[in-house]
Amino acid sequence: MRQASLFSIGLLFSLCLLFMEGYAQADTIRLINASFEGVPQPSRIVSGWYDCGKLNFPSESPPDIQPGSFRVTNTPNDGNSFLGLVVRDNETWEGVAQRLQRPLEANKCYSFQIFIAKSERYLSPVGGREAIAPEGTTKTDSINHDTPVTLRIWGGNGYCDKQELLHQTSVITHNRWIEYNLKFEPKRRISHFMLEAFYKTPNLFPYNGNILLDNASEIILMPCDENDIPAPILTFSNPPNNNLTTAKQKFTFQANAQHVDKKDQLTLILNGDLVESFEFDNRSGELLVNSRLKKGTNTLKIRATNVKDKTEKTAQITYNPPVAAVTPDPPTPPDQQAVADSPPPPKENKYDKKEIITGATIRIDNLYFPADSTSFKTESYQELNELYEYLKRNPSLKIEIGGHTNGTPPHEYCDRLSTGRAKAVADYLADKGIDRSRLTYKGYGKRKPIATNKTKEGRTKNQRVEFRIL
Ligand SMILES: [Ca+2]
Ligand SMILES: [Ca+2]
Repeated sequence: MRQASLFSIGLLFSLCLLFMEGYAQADTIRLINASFEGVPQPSRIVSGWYDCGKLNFPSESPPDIQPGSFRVTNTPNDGNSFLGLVVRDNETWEGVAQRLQRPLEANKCYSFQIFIAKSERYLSPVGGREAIAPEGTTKTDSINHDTPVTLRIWGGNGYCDKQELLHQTSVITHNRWIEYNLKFEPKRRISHFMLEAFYKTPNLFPYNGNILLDNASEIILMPCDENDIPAPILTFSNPPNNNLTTAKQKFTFQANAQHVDKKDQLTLILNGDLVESFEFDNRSGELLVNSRLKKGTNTLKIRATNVKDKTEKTAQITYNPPVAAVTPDPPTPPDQQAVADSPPPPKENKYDKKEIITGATIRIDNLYFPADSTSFKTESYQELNELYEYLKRNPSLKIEIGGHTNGTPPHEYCDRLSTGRAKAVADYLADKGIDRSRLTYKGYGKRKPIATNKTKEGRTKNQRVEFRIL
């Protein structure tokens, strides 16, 4: 019965991004074919990009549109293809460039993200154009270009012009895609942009290696000092009471989000439940939400977070289903209605199996954050919801949420990241309805390791969020 009064609808929000002076939308520079889309094939320059190898090493082949060539099998991070670049032991290497639609200005700061990976195999025929055949090998043998390399990003004033090194990554050893958040601070005006595979430096001898690139972002002007970024501002342009009666069950809601430029900076909560699936187009500012509105008044909370602060704003949305489109519910006897309207009792989960002892520490498994981020990955919500249900079933329980990092980065960074992650868990639980007085959080940084930081497994164990029963 209750189900019949709920409608699956798509909410179309138009978030017109009104940026302040200093980083107006006009200061977003879009790369051409930033996702390196094309028909996957070897030695073919991807459209929108210029082959820098052609200039410097004319006898060598162009980069590859992957996957599928030279036994590269990685799944694209975005779309259908990605770029594969190699470095070779004959001291030649690959790179691509393009002219920017607007130049980067000197002494300003820009943010840029790109997904990077490495292929375990990048087999090229020996004696072909990819490598010098070592003695004793034949032309049909293959050489694996599998040694890790770095990505160098250059700025210049012509194709492949390397006037200024904007960034050089560490050596890329990971097979899976990882997003790199980079910041450029050019010392001169830059009209051309170049991505180049390069050897680990310093390095005595050239070697065979590869790097994979996909899903590059726009280049966005940002304040050089992050403290100069104002807190996000949310403004709703629609009247807060939307009477939704359209037969299509869609409506446009207008909001302005200032000082926000990425989807993961926005959190939407509809009637107390996190909206897990929504699309945000930071070019048009449109937010497409697939969620259920209930009949009557709905509460939608939007939270915008940036490096400075977070801002929340709540709207009431009234939904009146169109009468013609709905078969009316048969009248429900009062006792049945009461049953139908109360939610089913929550099932017990793994947290209920732990004994409630003051001071006991329980690890929250299956929480995932992107590197250097305090925003959850979607896979984390099941775990968070289990914890929420557990706290709801045990209303007298008070907890401290503790964030921990591994021991590699400096203290200041570890403290900030671990505090941010612990706070994100507390905020989520509070947003779902757990009373704030029951939740405290603390970032322990790298001060309380539970394993060695000398191995990858140990570092993974140390990187954790736990809660302690108070
Ligand atoms: Ca792609
Ligand atoms: Ca090539």
